[in-house]
Amino acid sequence: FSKRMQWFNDAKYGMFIHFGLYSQLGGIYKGNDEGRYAEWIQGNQNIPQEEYVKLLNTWNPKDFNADKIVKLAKKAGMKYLVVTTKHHEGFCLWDSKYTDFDIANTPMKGRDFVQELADACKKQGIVFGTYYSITDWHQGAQYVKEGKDWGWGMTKMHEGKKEEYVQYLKNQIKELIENYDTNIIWFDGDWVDWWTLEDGDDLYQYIRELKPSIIINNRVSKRKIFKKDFGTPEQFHLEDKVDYYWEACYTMNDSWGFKIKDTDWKSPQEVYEKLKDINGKGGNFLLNVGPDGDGNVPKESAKILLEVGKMLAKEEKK
Ligand code: FUL
Repeated sequence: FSKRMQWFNDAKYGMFIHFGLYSQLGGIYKGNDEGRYAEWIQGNQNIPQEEYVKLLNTWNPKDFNADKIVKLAKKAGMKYLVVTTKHHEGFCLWDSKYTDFDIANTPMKGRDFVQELADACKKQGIVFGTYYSITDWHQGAQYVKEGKDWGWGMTKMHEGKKEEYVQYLKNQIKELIENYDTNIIWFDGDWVDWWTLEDGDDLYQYIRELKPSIIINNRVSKRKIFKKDFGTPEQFHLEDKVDYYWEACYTMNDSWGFKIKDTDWKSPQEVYEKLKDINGKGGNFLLNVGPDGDGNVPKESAKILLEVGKMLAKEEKK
């Protein structure tokens, strides 16, 4: 176990990338900017499915440049990267055999951002990882409770449909492993009541057998109970002296997905101190960037990352 975790434990600092259909909205849909997290906009604003899927036609991040993003991570002193291959909205950032709700059905047809990032990481010596949401607002097996806000997060499962969805999920995870050689499966959305500890155990075993060296976060199961392979405190990191590996994830401003109005940037000094504090307590730091609708990392985030990178380089010289 610890041998498999060695690289992760040494890595200490990684880049989280939140990128999906929502990125083109920047947190504003038909003039409405309601909601804290821009990647949650479909849920926050109760956007009907038939409206939301239209975003496929306008999603055109032509500037997305994996090499450039990975280079930025590297310059920032980061050692690994985790990209949202499928967030709660259900859109897949790779050309998946199992759904049409993916990049192949957008103006970016012919490109595959998961592939591009995987390749860029390999080339530049950064470990490549993939985020995948268990909760899925698009797949028909699940439905959304009446009402707004967290109703969307708490999807319900249609009677008799669970097996079909779990198979879909497993097929996709297999794709991510076999076609993109991902090293981390970073699950999310484990909180829905139809996902149980047993489901998590089963999925964990399934993945472990597919690729023995892979590492999986605790949200594969019920995160409050399950701690394998690593815990995932979010926007906090008070996990001092615990007997499991952990990684704290944080946004650089407030939202994970690109949000035009969110200018609440942390200073480079603040980010640096957070990194030191987290690492000092035995954790990893996964810091987020949310590329905009054109696929560009916001200038502010790039600037902060590079500043922190400079501080780290200076420290290494000493
Ligand atoms: C949360 C998600 O709901 C957020 O959108 C974000 O992806 C964060 C890292 O995890 O649970």
